[in-house]
Amino acid sequence: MADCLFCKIVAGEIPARIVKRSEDALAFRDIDAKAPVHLLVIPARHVAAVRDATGADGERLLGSLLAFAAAAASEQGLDGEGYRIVTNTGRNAGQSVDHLHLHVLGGRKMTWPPG
Ligand code: DGP
Repeated sequence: MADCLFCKIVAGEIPARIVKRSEDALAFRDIDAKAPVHLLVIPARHVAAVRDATGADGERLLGSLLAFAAAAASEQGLDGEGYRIVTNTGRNAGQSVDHLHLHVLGGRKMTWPPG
């Protein structure tokens, strides 16, 4: 999608520290890391947020994206101590980039509830 920051990262038009890639998904380091490991996992095709991943296609996308995030976390060595996967949807949640993304956070103890 034109003017979408994460679509431009998928297309290689904006550089990113990519750690894992498939035909359908990409994992790269968050530019504003909130943990020693902070990845963003995104679908290659533009979907604005979780609430827009509807129907059978959306279900497949969400399932495969979560599995991809788990594999990326594992490759980062996070299985032993654990990690958190978060997705912000809409303004109340603080979503700032309107291309669906999972935050994968690890490498430190997390607190709950989130702010
Ligand atoms: P959210 O606030 O949930 O929409 O998360 C968006 C995240 O995207 C935020 O943690 C910062 C990150 N981010 C914004 N711009 C860039 C960028 O150009 N490159 C990378 N790697 N991350 C970015």
